Amino acid sequence: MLQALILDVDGTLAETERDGHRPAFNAAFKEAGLPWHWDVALYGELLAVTGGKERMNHYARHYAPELAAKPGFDNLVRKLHLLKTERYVELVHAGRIPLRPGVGPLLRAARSAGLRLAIATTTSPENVSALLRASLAPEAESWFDAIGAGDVVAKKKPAPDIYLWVLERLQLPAAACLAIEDSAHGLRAALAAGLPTLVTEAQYTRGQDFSGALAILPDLGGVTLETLRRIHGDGIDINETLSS
Ligand code: XBP
Ligand code: MG
Repeated sequence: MLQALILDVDGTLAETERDGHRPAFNAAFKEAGLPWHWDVALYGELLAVTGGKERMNHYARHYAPELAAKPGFDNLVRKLHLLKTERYVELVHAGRIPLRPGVGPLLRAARSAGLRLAIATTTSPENVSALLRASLAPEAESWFDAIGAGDVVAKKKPAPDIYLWVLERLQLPAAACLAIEDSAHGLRAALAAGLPTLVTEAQYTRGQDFSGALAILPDLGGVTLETLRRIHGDGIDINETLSS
């Protein structure tokens, strides 16, 4: 029986990457005097690497290997990431990152029905708090029994670690939960943790390999708890996209 929803953040709760994280990275690079600029297409490629610090390291190794090789580069990455997170949180507080269709109503319905809620994300905890407060409700963090975010685990998605961390805090078997993800990396992580998983495709993840997902939806618009219970309970052929 479905007892909990475990939701990813970036691409699932909201379309945060193209117009949120990406401009925040670019603002940090500019303020640090680095001639780096991640356009929409390049950022889509860089999203193959989860974690902002890991993503900057990957980028530098390929596009600025001499800088990446310098002693103290890791400190520079940490400073850049703190700056980027500040800029991202400002964007979120300014109301620039709305929730995706159906997310708010579904979370409220889940609460009213006594379903437990959790977050499992690669992004930094500050980003989660800002998004929940600005886009859902000032007290929304308290809606979640567990918020697994960023460096709370060493290995990021597609490793299952963040989902295992959340399941440990929920004290629930994976089979009693439904994970909601937007990306192949996230789906891999959830499946590796034994979680039945629903995918809602996002701007940067449309058309990725979602083998193993119980269902693939364009978004959560019009999706009811009954729909989620049906998907969780008897699954839906992966090729069948529910009419929302
Ligand atoms: C998406 C990520 C994160 C964000 C950037 O996380 O991979 O790294 O792109 O956030 P998810 P940070 O889809 O698991 O929510 O810079 O804080 O990592
Ligand atoms: Mg995601």
